[in-house]
Amino acid sequence: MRLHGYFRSSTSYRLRIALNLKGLDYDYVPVNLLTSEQKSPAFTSRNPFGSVPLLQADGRDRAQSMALLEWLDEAYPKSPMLPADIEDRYTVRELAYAIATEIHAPNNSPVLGYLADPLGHSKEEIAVWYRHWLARTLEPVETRLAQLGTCDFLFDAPGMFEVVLLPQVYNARRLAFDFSAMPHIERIEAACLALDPFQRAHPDNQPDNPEKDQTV
Ligand SMILES: N[C@@H](CCC(=O)N[C@@H](CS)C(=O)NCC(=O)O)C(=O)O
Repeated sequence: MRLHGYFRSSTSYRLRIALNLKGLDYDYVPVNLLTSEQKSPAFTSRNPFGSVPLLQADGRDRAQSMALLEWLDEAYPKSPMLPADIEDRYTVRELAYAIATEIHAPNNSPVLGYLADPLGHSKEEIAVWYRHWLARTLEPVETRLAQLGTCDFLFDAPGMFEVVLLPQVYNARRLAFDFSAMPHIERIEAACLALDPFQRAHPDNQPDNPEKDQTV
């Protein structure tokens, strides 16, 4: 398998965690979003969405991270990312898709870029926008986690919810989002960050991160 991604891309980060949780080997192919490599004809001929991640697997190029997570879980059922019980699967999807569709979509890089140019918003205004969409959905996610009485993970082991949550929390921290009223999310974050599959997937540990410690 070959994962085409960018170290700081949260959707690429989702895939790195998922592949690691499943114990699947993959080659990582960096795509430089800063030079718009994802819009090059060589890349868009393989992924017409012109975005990362792109997973080359089982003889096919596949795009769109949530579809990829679902496909991975069906194609490689070992270490499932969705629970066996239908109601639990519903809960995982309710929370994971809320983050993917209600936070990531309005805060995606092309949207933020459009706010700056041509709409002319300042960096600080864009950070306010970013934190607004974070709060609007992380607050009900936190409420749901409290209702469910979750501890280290949503269910017994990390799965699709944690795969989608951790990259979003990473981005939120970069934008100085205040998590002080979200103890369940912070507890899940800490539990996941202690695990090897999450550590290896972390943006700090990717070869295309210019600040990566080369001795690691
Ligand atoms: N819905 C897509 C979104 C993918 C996406 O927008 N990825 C970002 C990085 S997180 C990207 O490639 N941005 C550059 C661009 O769209 O030009 C998915 O979940 O895979």
